[in-house]
Amino acid sequence: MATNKELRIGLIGCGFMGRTHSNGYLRVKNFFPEQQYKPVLKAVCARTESKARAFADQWGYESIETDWKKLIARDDIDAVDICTPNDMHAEIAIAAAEAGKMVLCEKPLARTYEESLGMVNAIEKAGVKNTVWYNYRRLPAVTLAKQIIDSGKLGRIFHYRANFLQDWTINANLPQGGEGLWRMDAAVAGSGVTGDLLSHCIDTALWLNGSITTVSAMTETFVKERVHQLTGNVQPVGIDDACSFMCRFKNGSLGLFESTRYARGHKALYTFEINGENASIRWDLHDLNRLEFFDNADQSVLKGWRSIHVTDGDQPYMNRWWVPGLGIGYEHSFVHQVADFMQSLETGGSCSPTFREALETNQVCQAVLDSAAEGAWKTIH
Ligand code: 4PW
Repeated sequence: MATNKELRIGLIGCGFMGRTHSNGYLRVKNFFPEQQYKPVLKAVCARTESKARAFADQWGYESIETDWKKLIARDDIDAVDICTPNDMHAEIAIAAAEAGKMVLCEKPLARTYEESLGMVNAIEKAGVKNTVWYNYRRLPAVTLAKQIIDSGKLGRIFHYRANFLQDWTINANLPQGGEGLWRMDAAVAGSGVTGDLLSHCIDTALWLNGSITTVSAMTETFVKERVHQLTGNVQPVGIDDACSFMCRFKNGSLGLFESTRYARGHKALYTFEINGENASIRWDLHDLNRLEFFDNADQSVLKGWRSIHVTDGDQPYMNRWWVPGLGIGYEHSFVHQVADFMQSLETGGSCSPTFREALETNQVCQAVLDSAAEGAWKTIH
């Protein structure tokens, strides 16, 4: 029976991701009413009072903080949700874990593998519940892909191919760093497309196709210098604007990954395709409720790519929403992650990816960046 045990959330950072998570907390109880836990938006923290106040008013947070340490120290906060730029993830997560709080952290875990490892150790030492917001796993079509693969329908896997293409940094006059542009600043973000975009592709790939053993990568920074928004100086650009890598998976399949912010015409084109001995699957974020499936067992005259519109109540998460034929959106992946996190509190299980699981993504990202820097293959496992 549904109860209303409170899960009191303290959100740190109120940018784009702060909004997606807050929307998840607000919606979850409407669509997962049987759950025992109910998120309570207790406090939001931003660097300035006006920003925190405006966000709290807009999303319904009960109170504000401007010092994240104070938020963590509060007795009325159960879970700390980290939506800050990447350079703050480790310090906040470690402090929150040491204070006995549950931690939900935006991806990637941190800027480097070393930093991420420190977070995993702190979380595991404290024994607190945790999850990392690799949200695309929880789009119904992507979860369906996982179910199809796990059922063995694809047979032996030969190829895994993924792209994440954008075009928003082509303009050479775009500054780096500061408000809204921290993803362009290597000191804050850790890396460019590798940590920001390929991390999503890698997380999904590890989930669907298992561990990656070796990688060979190349990166490029097309615009070498940009004005830094905070200093006003023209400074070298430290991030990778584009990154491509090939890899081998533990299951013997070959992987090909490409990400760039210089693919004119593409805004957030995340796609993957998996080719197995008996069947293939492909998916495209721009048509996120659709999964394409080719089954070689089909009668020869009917053989072809099936276009599965993932909106039926039998398909993952879809019995929560409308009626068959009506799609859902990007924001619902966050509602699903909140629901799965709440469920893990009830069952005592974990909400994937945990910090430990997400560490593997950082390990692959690190190997990719090292490989590109050294011009050599890198072994992970
Ligand atoms: O995490 C990613 C962001 O940093 C998102 O999934 C898409 O790419 C949209 O914005 C960026």
